[in-house]
Amino acid sequence: MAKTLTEKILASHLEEGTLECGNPIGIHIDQTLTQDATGTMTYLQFEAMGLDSVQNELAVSYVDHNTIQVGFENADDHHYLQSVAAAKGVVFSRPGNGICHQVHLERFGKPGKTLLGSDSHTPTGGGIGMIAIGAGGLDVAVAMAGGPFHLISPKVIEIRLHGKLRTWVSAKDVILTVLEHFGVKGNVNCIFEYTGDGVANLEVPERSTICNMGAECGVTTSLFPSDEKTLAFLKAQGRAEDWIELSADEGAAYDDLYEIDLSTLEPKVACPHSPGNIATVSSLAGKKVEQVLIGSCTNSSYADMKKVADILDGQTISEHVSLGIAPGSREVLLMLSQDGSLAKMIQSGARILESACGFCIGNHQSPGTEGVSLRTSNRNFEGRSGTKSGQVYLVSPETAALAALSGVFTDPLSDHGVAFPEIVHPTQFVIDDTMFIFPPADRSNIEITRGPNIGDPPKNTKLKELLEGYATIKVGDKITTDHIMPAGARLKYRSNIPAYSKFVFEGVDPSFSERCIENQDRGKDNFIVAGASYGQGSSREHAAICPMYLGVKAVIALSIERIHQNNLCNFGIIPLTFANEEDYQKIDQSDELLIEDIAKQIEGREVVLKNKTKSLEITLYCDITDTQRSMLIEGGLLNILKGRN
Ligand code: MIC
Ligand code: SF4
Repeated sequence: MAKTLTEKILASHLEEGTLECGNPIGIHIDQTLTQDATGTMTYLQFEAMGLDSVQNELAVSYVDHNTIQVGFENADDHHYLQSVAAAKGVVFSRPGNGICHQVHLERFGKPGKTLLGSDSHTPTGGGIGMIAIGAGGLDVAVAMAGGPFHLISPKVIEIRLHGKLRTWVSAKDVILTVLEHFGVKGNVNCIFEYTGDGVANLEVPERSTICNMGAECGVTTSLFPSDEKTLAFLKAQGRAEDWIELSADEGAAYDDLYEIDLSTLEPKVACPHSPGNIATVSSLAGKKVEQVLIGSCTNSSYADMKKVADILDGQTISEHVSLGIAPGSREVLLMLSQDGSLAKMIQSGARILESACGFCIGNHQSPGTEGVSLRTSNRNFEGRSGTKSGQVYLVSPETAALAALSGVFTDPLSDHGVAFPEIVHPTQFVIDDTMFIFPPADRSNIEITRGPNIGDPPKNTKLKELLEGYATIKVGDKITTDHIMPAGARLKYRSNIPAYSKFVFEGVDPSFSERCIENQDRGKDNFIVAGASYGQGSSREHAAICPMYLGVKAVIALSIERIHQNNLCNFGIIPLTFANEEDYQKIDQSDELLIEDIAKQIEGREVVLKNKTKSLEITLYCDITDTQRSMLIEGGLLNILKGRN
């Protein structure tokens, strides 16, 4: 039978279950990646499993998120990560080497392989023909230990591309168009597979931009075939031997189809405060801009940066705009410095930023009060920039560079007088792997460095018979992991759960953690009540670990996003959804809630919740796999793994 490319790669990695849409399956993971903000917990958990060495084909540890180093915490984390990588057989990518997804694509990504990363934008690797999935750190630790990754066999949606993009319209506009169509919720357990004649007109970095932001739709991953363009990219990276040709069979059956004629697309923008809030750039033309930031794992390839340099060439940025540029990797930065592009950027007035996540995660460059900030990154959730009233718009590098010059939203297709830059996809990248530290062959005497910022993974107890406590918080729709566990200034507490837990829901309800602790002290449990698409965005398992630490036993929502649901189960928090949507109205914050015989109830799908305050019963669903059920009963995956060793 004719197969989709997704089916082919999944079938060759299948370890558990059958490949039927909706079935739980386990797949073998070839490669793993971690970044520092999720990495410390990942390696602490890997250490807790008691293995001497990673068991998968390739494990890489990147340092790209926490590179600001205000105080000792970030540096302590880096030292721990470097030493644990050497001790356990992991390749270490030093700070300054670049953003994990960009660097992984350049130096390690291989068509046909599986990649699991402790970061939600791991699907960037789909641009090179790999099944690349974002997950919580504990799932990645299990994959490093050689265990399978569990997921739901996905629905495969074909996105058929026709034709060619016009000048000034780019890959970012393609994915913003996809986001406009699919939205940011309701796409759980789907894979976007790109096909059609238009694919051949997109280079690997463009394909990766598209796959990167598929994460914002909530899909498991996105995937392009591996073809002549993939070979050209790998050759230019000096890795032609890593290439294999891969595509779907003629006549393969997909679960759904969305067609895009690339030649008709126009420049788009995601408006505040959601990547799914799409408008055309032309509809905002003339709107004043105070800040432009170009970079992040979405748009920081050499071709993107070179385009920007050529648009800026010989001109000076608007006097009321601050322009920051963060090339995605040291490779890209080196090339820009060698071909004169960096000089063009500096001459125009750009502030050159470190090759790291930086502004994208609110680590620096927060806009002013109500400041309009145009960014080439992938998320514009409220407050993520570090300024709650900041107005962040997501655009292509072309749209960003033009706005930096004019000081206002400028439609790239309008008559703005800037010549269209020549697009260059190099046939030879500058390859310099000296900032990777490869693990030594003899690892017997390596000491792991642990500064005071490195804690232990927190423990949980087995599931109790009775859950009894309060709806400690009630929130609305589309609560992101940035709402639950703020990054930015709080990032440095990632390795210290008691300290980080004080900031759970900080921007939504700053006294949440105090209330949780008060309830815990009185022997009561905490419940989180939420609307649709709870836990969107990042893969940060801290959005489960810290609530677990605060005694949260269940999340009751209209719907819960995939990675977050896995993280909740991994840490023993029960994910529940309302059987009837209108019941969301039947719980108010502070209501007293009760679930009896919970272990027994989650053996089936239906769970009855008693709202003691309102004297009523509410039916909930617990849609979990058997593996997840055992985790919940044992108080989390770590307890199961420890029990086995
Ligand atoms: C993000 O873009 O939100 C992050 C920061 O990269 C996260 C990971 C994290 O929170 O450490 C992600 O996307 O998974
Ligand atoms: Fe880093 Fe931003 Fe990409 Fe997350 S989305 S990996 S913070 S650049």
